[in-house]
Amino acid sequence: SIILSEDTLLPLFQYCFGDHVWLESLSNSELNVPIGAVVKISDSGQILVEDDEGKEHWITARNISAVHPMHPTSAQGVEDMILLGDLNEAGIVHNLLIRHQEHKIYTYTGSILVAVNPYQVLPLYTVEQIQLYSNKRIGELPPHVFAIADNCYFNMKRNKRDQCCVISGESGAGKTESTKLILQFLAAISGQHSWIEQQILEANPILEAFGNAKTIRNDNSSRFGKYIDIHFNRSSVIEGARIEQFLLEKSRVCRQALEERNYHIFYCMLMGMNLEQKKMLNLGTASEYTYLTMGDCTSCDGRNDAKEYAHVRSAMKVLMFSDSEHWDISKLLAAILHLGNVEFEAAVYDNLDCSDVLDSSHFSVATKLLEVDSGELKNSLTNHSIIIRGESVSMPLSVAQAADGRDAFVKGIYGHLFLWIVNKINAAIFSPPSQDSKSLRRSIGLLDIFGFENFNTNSFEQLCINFANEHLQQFFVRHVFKLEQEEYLAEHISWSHIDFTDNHQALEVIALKPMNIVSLIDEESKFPKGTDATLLNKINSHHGKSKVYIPPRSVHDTKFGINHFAGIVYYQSKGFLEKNRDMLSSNIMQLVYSSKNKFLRQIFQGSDTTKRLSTLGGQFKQSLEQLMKILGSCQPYFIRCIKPNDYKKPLLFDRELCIRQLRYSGMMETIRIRKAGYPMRYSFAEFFERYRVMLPMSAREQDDARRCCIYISEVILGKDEDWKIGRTKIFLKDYHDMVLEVQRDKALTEKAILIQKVLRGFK
Ligand code: AOV
Ligand code: MG
Repeated sequence: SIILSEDTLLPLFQYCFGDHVWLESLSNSELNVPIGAVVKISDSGQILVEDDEGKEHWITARNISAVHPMHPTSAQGVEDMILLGDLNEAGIVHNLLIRHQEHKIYTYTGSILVAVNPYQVLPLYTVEQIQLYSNKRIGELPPHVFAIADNCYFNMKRNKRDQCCVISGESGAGKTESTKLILQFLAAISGQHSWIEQQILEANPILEAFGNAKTIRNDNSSRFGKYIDIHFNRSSVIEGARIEQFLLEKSRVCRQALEERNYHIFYCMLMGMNLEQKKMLNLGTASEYTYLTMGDCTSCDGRNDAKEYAHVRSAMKVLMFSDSEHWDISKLLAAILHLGNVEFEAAVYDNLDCSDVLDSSHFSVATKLLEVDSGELKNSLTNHSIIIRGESVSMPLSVAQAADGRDAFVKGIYGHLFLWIVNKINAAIFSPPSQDSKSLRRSIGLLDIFGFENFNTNSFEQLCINFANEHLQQFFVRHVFKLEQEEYLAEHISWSHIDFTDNHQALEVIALKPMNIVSLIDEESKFPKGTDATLLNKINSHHGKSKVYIPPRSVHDTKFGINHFAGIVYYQSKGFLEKNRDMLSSNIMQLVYSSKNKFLRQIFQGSDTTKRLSTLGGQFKQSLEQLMKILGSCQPYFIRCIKPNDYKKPLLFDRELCIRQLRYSGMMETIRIRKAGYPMRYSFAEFFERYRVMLPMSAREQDDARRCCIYISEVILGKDEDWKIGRTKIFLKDYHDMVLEVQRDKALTEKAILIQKVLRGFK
């Protein structure tokens, strides 16, 4: 045994069996924060502790200084992290961890909900749970995504204001699942169990079949962003909805990374369609198609493609897709698969590298399904027209170029098909408000958008996605931080200044400043001589000195970096212009217009890319700005989804992974600022109107709203409680709101009983 002197023994005895402590970690990773631990043995001067990850450590006189006592709130865990005594990263991640182990996946931070993906089906979403959570105040029941949905609905009615939920988190964190749960809750509590709610709910399986795919991060990864706006009539009953989509990843139709799949619909169709129909489309099994086998993976554990297909079919019926429309869609999907198997062979003609289409059944079936002339299809796949001095000149394409052109055609078909499907769904679920009900209509919007991305190679798509995330981060930061500070200032409420990270600079460089990156890409795309290299030069010369821009390392380097709120991302500028132009060659467009397939012509209608003014980046920027405007006019809620591990496994909590996500989601700053401030606020008039029932009878006719607010708060909340009277508003902590609502319910019930008594007395 170790001999210890008296003064080294003393501090050791501070901890007993079962005590909770913090253990400073010795590694020097930047994600290194103290870990929680429990004392297992403490005798004869030695202590054994077991940390949150199950590792055991002997604590001796030498390392005792790395042990600190844990606040009881952290030891037990709290439902709202604002209440944590150890309000730091260690406290937060430990709180999420111990709750996760108990299947408590939801935790509040004030009104922000943190949701940790359980990767298993929990009994949290039953009809009983929906009933339980409906018409409750936040905090009355354990944290839940239903509580946020209910609060949204309640505040929409109470404040007569549109609401929105911004759901964020990285790929696989649970954004889409959360969105579906909110939708399900709202449909259950605010609908009349009618057709329209069913239609809104059934839109999802269709969108997921065509817009989701298996990736290495998520078996059901959304490859597009969406904003669902649910509309309520004057009685707060659902009367319709509208879905806006953002930037579908078209490249997936032709190419998939290892262990990834193409869009679900292809596999579903091949597994679920009956033999007769498959025969009509000359379809076989997934393994026969190049476009379905690039990732070397045609099935996905846990998914039943045949069953999904049946579901999509029935959902399409609910959303008024006719049988012939369904068949038209199937024909195009089949044409895509056959086109993917078309091969080219090299030829030399006039000393030029040319290509020929290899005759195959795939080529002839594709011709038949697209209803185009086979000579013209061959011609437009192997040649490219350019305009020289006002005259169209045909240039032959090499084998590689022909394959690229074919892929571009396929991406065009799929992209337009997807847009057509979204429009078709909207036609079924959207009902324009009548003139006189326009001002009475309210909405709740749900934003489920692609999370921040940083791959080994990042291209134009990642720039767009990360640009969207910068906008959302800015919206969050603005909401939580800036508006708070400004309001306290305006209301003359004393409030200590808190520093926070703002991402405004990154947003300026990407899209706000004159000559921002998006506008430079656009300008260069429209400039006939523009190339990816001239683009990079321009970006360098305009932003070379900016703190958020990282120029290429040398003149040969084609990558540039942007310091995003969530970290530095390097973008490969090669291919930027072509992706941004998003144009099909005029030969292909001619082919489409000459097709006898009405549906093919229809989906391409109004999208003559040669005449289109706006580029992909330009359109994306515009739709984002519009979205930000809509979000800005709503009362926002935030759901931060966290992915606990990279293996899609239940009950596995990777601390470092979670710390990283908490950091860049801005949770740390949020917690500080919200705890320091007053998240709930009402104008005196609003407050008085709502809570006057709690005044004694004699005082109810009072008309000095401010005085009444003070009176009510002093009586109900207590004089010494931490609430503040500003110039025009009263400021409260989150939990005050709940106390007031509970008391108000009570007062209303008492009043009702009193009225009944009086009435009975009269009888
Ligand atoms: P994402 O939308 O955030 O990713 P999802 O919502 O698709 O992520 O969730 C990924 C998977 O996690 C789901 O398919 C479920 O298996 C599981 N999951 C998520 N939330 C829950 C829950 N509450 N209960 C049970 N399982 C859940 V991406 O779309 O990839 O960014 O582009
Ligand atoms: Mg998703």
